[in-house]
Amino acid sequence: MSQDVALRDESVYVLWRRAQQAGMPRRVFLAMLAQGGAALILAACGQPASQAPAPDTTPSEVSPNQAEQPPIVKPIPEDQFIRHGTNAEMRFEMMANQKYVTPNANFFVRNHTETPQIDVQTWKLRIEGDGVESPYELSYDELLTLPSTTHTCYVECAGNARSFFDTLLQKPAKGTQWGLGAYGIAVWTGASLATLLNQAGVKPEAVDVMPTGLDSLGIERPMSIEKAMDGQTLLAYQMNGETLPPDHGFPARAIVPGWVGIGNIKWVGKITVSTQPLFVTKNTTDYVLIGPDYPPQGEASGPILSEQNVKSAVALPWPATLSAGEQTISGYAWAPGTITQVEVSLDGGASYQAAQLVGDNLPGAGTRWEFRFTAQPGELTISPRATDDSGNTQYDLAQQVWNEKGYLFGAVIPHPVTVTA
Ligand SMILES: Nc1nc2c(c(=O)[nH]1)N[C@H]1C(S)=C(S)[C@@H](COP(=O)(O)O)O[C@H]1N2
Ligand SMILES: [Mo]
Repeated sequence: MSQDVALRDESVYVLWRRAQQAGMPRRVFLAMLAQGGAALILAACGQPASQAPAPDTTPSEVSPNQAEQPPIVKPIPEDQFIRHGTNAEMRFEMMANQKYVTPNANFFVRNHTETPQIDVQTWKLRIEGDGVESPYELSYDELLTLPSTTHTCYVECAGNARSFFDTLLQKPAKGTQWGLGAYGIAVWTGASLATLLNQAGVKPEAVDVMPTGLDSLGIERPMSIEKAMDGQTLLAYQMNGETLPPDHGFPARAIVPGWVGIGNIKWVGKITVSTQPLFVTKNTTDYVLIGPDYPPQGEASGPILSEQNVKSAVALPWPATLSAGEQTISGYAWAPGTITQVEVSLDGGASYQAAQLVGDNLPGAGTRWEFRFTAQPGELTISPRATDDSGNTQYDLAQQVWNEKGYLFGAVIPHPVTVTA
């Protein structure tokens, strides 16, 4: 792969829009991207390489005719979200007053390209591959009549908290510079993947299952047959009791509890079941750990990500201002398993005090926590540290291992606060 593939995802998206306008088929685009990167594609579109999009290209820098279809359909108010190109991060203070789940309106959006408009009248899901007895196709109405399963869990981007490689470690990682808000909890309802795969006659030799999205780049990412068949892995058509919103995958998306966000493929049109391990860019060069500490593994440039890690966040603006005196602050902590403990440090990690876990605490979803303290005027940091039921604890910054694409940041994150008299 050339250097240019190191472009941030939103830049690839801008390139793809230019290529589409120039009438370039997706297959040609992907081949050129792999061979010659942005420069080759721009040359093919009749533009000099000096016009290659800068890593921080955002929709505001996209010319009006490129921006005619917004990458995100729902409103993204500035006071509730931080825009990162085609993506929108939830401002974590939005979780301060939630009961437990993240409302659909506040849920972060991670789009490699743009939210497609899908006609549910013509939409069909096809399950195929050598891992099933016979290809199986069903319509939206048929999907809704299958036995339904409801599961509450988070979707979290593997790159959530990536910006801290730069701001805390001064070792920037490539990709969308998320704070902590590429996370949200929802109640998902759909057919279990097990139900669907059984309809197609899944074979005992099947090893991998890969949903493919109907977005313009056909985003896809395999999972193991074990994960697909565990009964909690869903093809969801409802989110928090509403029809799945367009930005979150309407008409149907995969929900792969506890796994990296990319597993939760949106706008699914096809599911491939294979008796051989499947390798695509999203498990060979993306969503794998690349760096000096991570040797390549077979076809992949490094260890292939599956589960997310333990994290916690303070539900206050970044940076925050508090008034002096008694304060009760809240936040969330989450892991693929169950959170057993949250502690808070007010002295940069020298000492910790226990926080209270409040309300629901579901595995693979997270828990709300609260912490009371007396705020003294001046500058301070609030650093939560979570532990899960497998004994994983957030570690000190010095122990954070760097990887090129900045996945699975797991160190304690100090939240900056000014206390006014
Ligand atoms: N088809 C498709 N599915 C996708 C993506 C995408 O760009 N296209 N992004 C993935 C990534 S990287 C994440 S983190 C989650 C985000 O889900 P959300 O946008 O509903 O929050 O969707 C995943 N599913
Ligand atoms: Mo993601």
